[in-house]
Amino acid sequence: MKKIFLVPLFISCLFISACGAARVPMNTDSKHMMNMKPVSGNETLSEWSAPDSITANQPVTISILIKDKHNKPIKEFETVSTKKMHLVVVSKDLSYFAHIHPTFKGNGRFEITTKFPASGDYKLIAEMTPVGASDYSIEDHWITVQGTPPGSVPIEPDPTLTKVIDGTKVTLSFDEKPTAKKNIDMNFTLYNASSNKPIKNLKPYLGTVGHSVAIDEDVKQFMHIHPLYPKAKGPKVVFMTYFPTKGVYKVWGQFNVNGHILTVPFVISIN
Ligand SMILES: [Cu+2]
Repeated sequence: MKKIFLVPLFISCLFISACGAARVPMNTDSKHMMNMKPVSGNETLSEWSAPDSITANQPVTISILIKDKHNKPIKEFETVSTKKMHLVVVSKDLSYFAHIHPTFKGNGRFEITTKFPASGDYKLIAEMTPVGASDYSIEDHWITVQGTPPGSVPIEPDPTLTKVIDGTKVTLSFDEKPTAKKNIDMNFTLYNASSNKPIKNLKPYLGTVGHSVAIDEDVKQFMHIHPLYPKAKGPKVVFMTYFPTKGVYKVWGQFNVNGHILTVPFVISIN
């Protein structure tokens, strides 16, 4: 991995890794310090182990071994957003999304026991930062849950970018028309759905005011986006994003509303 720009306290890089995953800045307080030009590189290798046959709704244990370029298990990982590994699981049609945290077992190995809701293919995307690495690393893996997958409907951009989930009204907006290969601010604004009052007391979720993940309809591009102002409390949570390609993306915002983790999906088109 090439280090392109590193300032103490501000990790200000964006990478496109070998697997096509785009990375966006983390823990960023200062917008003007960004260098958002993607570079290629990836410091890790991975080995995934799962049972040969996986059944829907049955617990399954998955083990992920993270190794360095010389095939040696990586001994230590940084704690980032309160965890050593973040794992996003999505179904191929992006209808299912989970953000979970495997346990570090030592000597490069992480483990998680989880369930898949239905038959079909799932992509598992792991994010971790080896101690001493210049930035975080992404490893991914497809898993097939046996049986006939339920009919999937291709995702379509949402006609309106406001929705109500669990009593919270959430609006997604952009400071300008979202365009590929450009830094843009993506804003989630949260209101109490019954009173329509802005929510100004968001609690931290994994150490910041929110997390966002964006994945394209082909499940090739992955971005885990951290808020520009991690200590904000709402109603607006700003994520600086960089969509690497044109096309349709599903975006999930995750927020802590009074102790309840709200996950809000939107489907958008990037020109
Ligand atoms: Cu996480």
